[in-house]
Parts: sequence; structure tokens; C-alpha cells
Amino acid sequence: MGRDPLIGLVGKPSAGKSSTLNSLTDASSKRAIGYLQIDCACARFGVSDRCKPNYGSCVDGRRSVPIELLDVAGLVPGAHQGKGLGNKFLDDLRHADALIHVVDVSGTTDAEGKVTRGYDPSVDIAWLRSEIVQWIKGNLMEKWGSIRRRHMAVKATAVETLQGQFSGYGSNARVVARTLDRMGLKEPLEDWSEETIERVVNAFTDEKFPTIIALNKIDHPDADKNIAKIAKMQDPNTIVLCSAISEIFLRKMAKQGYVKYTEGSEFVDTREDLIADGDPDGGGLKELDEKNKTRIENLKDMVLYRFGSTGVVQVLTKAAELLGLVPVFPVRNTTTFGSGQADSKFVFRDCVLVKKGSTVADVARKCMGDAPVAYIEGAGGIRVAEDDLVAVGKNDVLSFKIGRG
Ligand SMILES: Nc1nc2c(ncn2[C@@H]2O[C@H](COP(=O)(O)OP(=O)(O)OP(=O)(O)O)[C@@H](O)[C@H]2O)c(=O)[nH]1
Ligand SMILES: [Mg+2]
Repeated sequence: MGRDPLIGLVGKPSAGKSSTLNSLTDASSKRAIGYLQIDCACARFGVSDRCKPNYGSCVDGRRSVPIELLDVAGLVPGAHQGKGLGNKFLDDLRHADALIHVVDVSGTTDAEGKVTRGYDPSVDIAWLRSEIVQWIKGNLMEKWGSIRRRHMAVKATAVETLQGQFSGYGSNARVVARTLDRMGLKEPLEDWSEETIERVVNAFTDEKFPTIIALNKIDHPDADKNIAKIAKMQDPNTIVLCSAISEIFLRKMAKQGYVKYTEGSEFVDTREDLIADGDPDGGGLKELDEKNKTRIENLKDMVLYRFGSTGVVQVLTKAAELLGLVPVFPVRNTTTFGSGQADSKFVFRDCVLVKKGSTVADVARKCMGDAPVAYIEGAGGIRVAEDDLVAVGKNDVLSFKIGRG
């Protein structure tokens, strides 16, 4: 993975993709920067008081690292046949490394995103996935005859032939190799049936587009029964409950000085709360009007106290987890963790996110481009090998020493 990871938000129209993006990024464009919360290396080395990220922030070892999010055009059933915004959607999709499928769990929008009541949102999960699989499979089947003939003529490996077809989805040979390894297929590619091809495409989709399901609109009274149903059908590790509009509202009220709110937490304090806690100045907060006071009370009861938070921050955490993102901290000096600049009292100024399975050399290329790296040091000045893997707590503090080897 040379470029930075990109997480795509997908779902039918009106599911809440743009709202989720806005709640995470304070932006309203299609591409925006969200902040992934991770454990910073500064805590491990006891230097949190001097941790000052160049991008994002770090508070007591909880670091917010920028990550790019993409609001993909809404998808409807039949999209792979070019229905609705289908092809636009599918074109956007190829840039994503992981997907957040935003599902309207309130059941107040149908498969096309039109207003209704009592719709069963559990079916959205299956058809959206099927749209992606059918799109990839359709593209493959269209040309399968010539793909197969070429494969045999040039005596290619299955990985080479498939990668030739899947590169357009942002795949690489490693992804294709992992897909085929997992399946343990015995038959050579030239003998694959349509059914086998569909299985390959399914496995490839899992590998290329790991997806978490964001059950959005949990603030709605109809959400509960739908959540219960979906929870029974779906791997619990891939589900997050959230309310995008609640997060947007809380962040807005905090920005305007009406409440104290820690993003992603269950704590909201109003002026009255703080006065009751013994601060006569109420934290300098403004007085809420009746309407907003009621709205905040409802939001606490329906969302924060029941689910622990609005869930949107966890949506991102879960997606990063599924993607297996590893935060790596490039430093100039592996004993002080400084960046070697004039303001060198600060530590761990940089952090890059790489996919699990990345090597030290992958990180070097990402950080240093084509600059000649003589050798690479880990924490404490210990030399590390280029083909060592990086993981949380292992080879995740690195210093690239420029020069000839
Ligand atoms: N109750 C409730 N409504 C929400 C929530 N999130 C979004 N909505 C509402 O759902 C509607 C659609 O939200 P959008 O974010 O525009 O949906 P979208 O998925 O981007 O839709 P398209 O761009 O048309 O594909 C809006 O009226 C939102 O206010 C939520 O958490 N709770
Ligand atoms: Mg939208």
C-alpha cells in the first residue's frame, strides 16, 4: 500500500452516509479527513507530556490520527446493471481499502431510500454486498473466454491472470494471492466453472473490501427490533450502532459554547450541570433554550445512556481494526523520539497508518519515497531488517537513516 488508506462510506440513498461523514469530519465534501483514535507510542515510553503531533492531536496517550474518508454515491438494488447511480458508485468504490456500510436501522426508508415505515433493513446488508459481487463477477464473465485463452497461451499463474483483471479495483498481487490461498482451490483456472468464479469473486470482495456495518439512526424508536434481528444474523465484530445526527448536533452545540462534550464519549455537560457540580460560572457555557434542552435530554436517554455514545467514533475504530491498520511513528532520533528540528523537545510528531502485513521496507518507501535509505533503526537505536513486519508495539517506532549503505 503506497498511498494512504481510504475508507469508503456506502449504502442506499438516505441511509445517512453524508451525515456520518459530517459527524466525523466537520466537512461536507465527498472526501474528508476523519480522525482515528489510537494508543500513541508516547504513553509506552512515558513521554506523553511532550507529545505534539504535526497532524491531529494527542491527549494523555490517546492520539487522533488523520484518515481519509470518501462519501460514495448512494447505491440501489440493480446498480450493477447500471440502475440509478450504479456505475458512479462502483467507480468510486475501487479507491477504497475498507467500507463502512451505513444502514438505516430505523426502517423508515425503503431499498431506494424513499420514506416509509416498517421496512426491514436487514435485507439491505445482503443486497448491497451482492451488488458489489455481481458487478465484479459481471465484468469478469463478460471476457472470461479470452481471459482463459490468454491464461493458457502465456502459461500465466492464476494470481497473474486474476490480478490483470482486478487491478482496476485497486487490487495488488498480494491481495489476489491471499484470496486464492484462503480458498485452497485445487482446479486450474482454465477449468473454473461459473460457480467457482463466483466463489473467487466473493473471496476477493472479502479481501479487498472488508466491510463494517454501521447501524445508523439508533435514536429512532423503531430501531430496537431491527437491531435485535440484525445482531442475530451478523458477526457482532462487524456491527457498530450509531446516530450520526446526534453526534453532529452535540459537536455543533459544543462549538457554539452551549455544552461541554468530549467527541465520541457519553459525557455532555450543560451550564446547569456544571453549576450543580459546584462551578458558579457553569464552565462559562451559554444558557440553553427549552427546545435544545429537551433535545439534549432526549438524546441522553435514547442514545448516550443506552448505547454509551453516539457510536460514530467507534465506527471508524472498527473499520480501522478490520483493515488491520498499524500506526507507525517515524522519528529522527530513536532514543529521544524527537524529530531533530529546532523545537526538538517535542516527541512523536509523525504517525503513518499502514496495513497489517506491511514490512519495515514498505514503511520506508511510504515515508521516504525514493531517497536512499542506508539503514533503519527501531526504538533504542536497534537496527531492524527491511523485511521485518511492523505491528503494534513491534517495529512501530522507526528512524530511516539516509545515505549509501
Ligand atoms: N433519526 C436520524 N436521522 C438521521 C441520522 N443520520 C441521518 N439522518 C437523516 O437521514 C436523512 C438522509 O441522510 P444523509 O446523510 O443525507 O443520507 P445519505 O446516505 O448521504 O443519502 P444520499 O446522499 O442521498 O445517498 C437526512 O434527513 C438525515 O437528517 C440519524 O442518526 N438519526
Ligand atoms: Mg449523501
